[in-house]
Amino acid sequence: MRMILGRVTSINVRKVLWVADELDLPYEREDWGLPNRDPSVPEFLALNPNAQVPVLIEDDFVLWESTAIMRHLAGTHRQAGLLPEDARQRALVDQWLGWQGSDLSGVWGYAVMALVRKLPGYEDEAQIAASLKRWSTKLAILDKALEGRTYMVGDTFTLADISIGLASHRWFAVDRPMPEFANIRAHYERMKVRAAGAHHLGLTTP
Ligand SMILES: N[C@@H](CCC(=O)N[C@@H](CS)C(=O)NCC(=O)O)C(=O)O
Repeated sequence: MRMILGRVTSINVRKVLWVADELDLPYEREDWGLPNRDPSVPEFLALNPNAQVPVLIEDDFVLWESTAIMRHLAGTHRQAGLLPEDARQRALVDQWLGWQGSDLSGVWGYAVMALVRKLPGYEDEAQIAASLKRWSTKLAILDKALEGRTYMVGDTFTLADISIGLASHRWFAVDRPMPEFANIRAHYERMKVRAAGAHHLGLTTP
């Protein structure tokens, strides 16, 4: 039995769902996370004391932290090549997974709440501008790294493309004139033509 706990509007949940779909793994999903279902109840805290999604349950094995779950699924189903065999290539995949999960998601917070999720309480234009500036500074690094490349690492699709593709989806969901990053745009379009990519980069899940 494989269960993935988390709402599909969470980027970190979608990282895991996309990996499972690329690998054609059967799973059930339970819709945890605010505002759908509060993860701070004892039943959920027993699985993840951080009260956060995603959580993976495989029989009696419980795992939280999206990157660990991605690596676990890809590492136990290596035939798809989502986690390269070569140690250096694998380290580069980890580099981008770590960078996306910490550096990149550390700067977009206010802008995403204001412009993508359009939540009340996020109307301060100065904070929106500051967040967009920090975000685009990071994306300039990504755009340069993608110059002349089809995928993030090596010549094949890996976990790094999933994490970066979902992050780019947020940038392109911002509804105002933004700096153009041609290499990121081209990579994002390539992600959207994959069956699983098209599913997880849809309009209903920014
Ligand atoms: N480092 C964690 C972060 C997880 C995280 O921030 N999850 C958010 C959703 S993206 C969450 O659970 N928020 C509370 C909620 O949805 O109720 C991971 O990568 O799994």
